[in-house]
Amino acid sequence: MAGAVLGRFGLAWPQEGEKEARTPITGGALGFTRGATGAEVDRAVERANAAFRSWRLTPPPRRGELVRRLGALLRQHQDDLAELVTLEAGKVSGEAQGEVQEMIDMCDLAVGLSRQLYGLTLASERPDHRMTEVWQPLGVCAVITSFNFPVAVWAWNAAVALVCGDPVIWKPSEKTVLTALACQSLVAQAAAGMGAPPALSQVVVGGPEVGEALVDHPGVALVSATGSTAMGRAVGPRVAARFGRCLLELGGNNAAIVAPSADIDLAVRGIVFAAAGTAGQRCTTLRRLIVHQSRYDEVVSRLAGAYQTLRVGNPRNAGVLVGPLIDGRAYEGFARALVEVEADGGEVITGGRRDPALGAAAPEAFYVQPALASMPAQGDLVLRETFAPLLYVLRYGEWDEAMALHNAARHGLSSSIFTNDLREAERFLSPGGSDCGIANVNIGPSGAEIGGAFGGEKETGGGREAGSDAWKAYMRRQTCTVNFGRDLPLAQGVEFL
Ligand code: UN1
Repeated sequence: MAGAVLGRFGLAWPQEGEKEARTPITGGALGFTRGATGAEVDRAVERANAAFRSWRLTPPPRRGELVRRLGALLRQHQDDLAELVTLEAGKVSGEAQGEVQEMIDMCDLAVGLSRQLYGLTLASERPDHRMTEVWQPLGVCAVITSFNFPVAVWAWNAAVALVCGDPVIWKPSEKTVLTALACQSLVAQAAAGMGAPPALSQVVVGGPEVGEALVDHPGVALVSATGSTAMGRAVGPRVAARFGRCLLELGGNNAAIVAPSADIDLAVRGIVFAAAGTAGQRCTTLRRLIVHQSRYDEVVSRLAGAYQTLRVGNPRNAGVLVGPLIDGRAYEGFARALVEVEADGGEVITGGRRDPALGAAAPEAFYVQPALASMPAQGDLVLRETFAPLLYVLRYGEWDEAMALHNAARHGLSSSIFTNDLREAERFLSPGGSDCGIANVNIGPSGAEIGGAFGGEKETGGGREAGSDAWKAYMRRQTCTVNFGRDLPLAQGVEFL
């Protein structure tokens, strides 16, 4: 099946000597992929640096042309690529389409950006001097992505990096290699169509050793890595030790507050999408719900009802809203957390079981009923990110209590509040409110648009990707001063010679 879809990207697959790729839909093999060797990583970095030398001199709007072509190819192949995302990541078809749409949107944004990349003019203290700040291409970017957004996160990075003048080497998750190869085929076509260097975009496949080779490589200027906090904790210091630049997008333990004035119909829809959508496997997934005591029973019973209508199953089938977990390890994390719920004095209100029918049909596939658990307090379990559809519900009385619970997470990615009280909404967005990189009112924490900068604080790693001025991470800032006079006044009024 995967071979036929890859054929539509002009790829012959599988090839000899390749490692097994699996689909979480059945747990079965899709075929094989081969990991890169250390020498191949070196070669990729060398080729990328050679491409950098000409690409950085290419006018940015011309660089934008490459991304414009990529966007056009993505539009053409949206269905095919979405099909691969579903096969490899287990994402339901509608969300897989949305993920490819996110790539297309990102290309559009980057094409516009290619005609901007604007700097500043600063006031010089010296007569006949002009001081500016300009942004120069940075160098080779290594993009390390996770299985859960197997293509969109690459596009956030690649589309921007390419217009900024930087070649990209992509190490996709080992779980989603085929989608990466398909994207690579499209970007290669886009480059060939305009005579751009093919080494501007490369894919290196493999496990942690391939990621480490990129992280430690002096020829890589920026490492943009998406994954767990543990991964970021390892990557950050290693890149810093060689004075490389790092952009980290790590975990999240995102919360939503349901305030007394909340529109409960709207809140329930927002909460269910954010907590159970993508089978709870977004970094922006809603994991903690903090409900005012006056609305607690109502919210919990409405949610329990909504959870029972969620169709879990083959993500290729229409009407299915929750696909499989990525693998057995993800399932173990989910099952372990549910045992801990009871041990911590909580109660599983609904869900939490492995779907017996789907499990029996495919023992290596892991379909679970999204779970809702009420918790008496916010202990270690609730503060840990379990990458699965498990939503903890907590109760609050006073505003300060809600905010304290909210901001007690070690992560700081996304956050939200459901309220119709203007004062509360504004307080949530004020300096004493949410401490996260993303803060929403009357929207769940997931499903951000690409026009804003995406990322978060604390153990989320501090990086920002996608829109706004996130492009600056892919460029080198240069402060330039030009003396167009005949004299040589020194700054700070220093007299010399
Ligand atoms: C991720 O889970 O790594 O905001 C990215 C969202 C998506 C991106 C999630 N646009 O949920």
